[in-house]
Amino acid sequence: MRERTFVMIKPDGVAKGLIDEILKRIRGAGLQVTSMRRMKLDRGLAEKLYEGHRGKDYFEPLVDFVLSGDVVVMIVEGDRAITRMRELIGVTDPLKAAKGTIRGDFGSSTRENIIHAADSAENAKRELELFFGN
Ligand code: FUP
Repeated sequence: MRERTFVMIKPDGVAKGLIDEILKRIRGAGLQVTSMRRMKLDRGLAEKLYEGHRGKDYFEPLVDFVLSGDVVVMIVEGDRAITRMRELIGVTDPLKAAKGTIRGDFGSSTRENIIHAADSAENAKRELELFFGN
């Protein structure tokens, strides 16, 4: 089933020079990056992206972190793109993420975990609308 999902390389991924490596892994999995933009989030947009986490003790530091530098946002498309991207990035905590996943190979903490990918069809739609207006 062909799907579209939202992916964001976080400030630590950009700062570590991982943009090309991440694009290589996404394309190597047979997925297509059909739109991509390097940008700096503003606080309103960051809070909307993570609105499901509002009220959690990690919410404010998480928002501050994604505002700390440039990010790269993209639309990724392909067969089962939502699930395939979640497999490519690995679980939230890089120490628990498998080797060979992006977070497992490059992440340093649950907060600084390199990359975001939408976790459901509903969130993919919401996040794509937020960042790409479609
Ligand atoms: P994920 O979908 O894997 O990005 O993970 P979650 O939706 O559970 O969390 C979203 C982001 O919140 C994570 F990328 C990092 C941050 N977070 C923390 O900083 N601390 C936590 O305890 C849980 C999540």
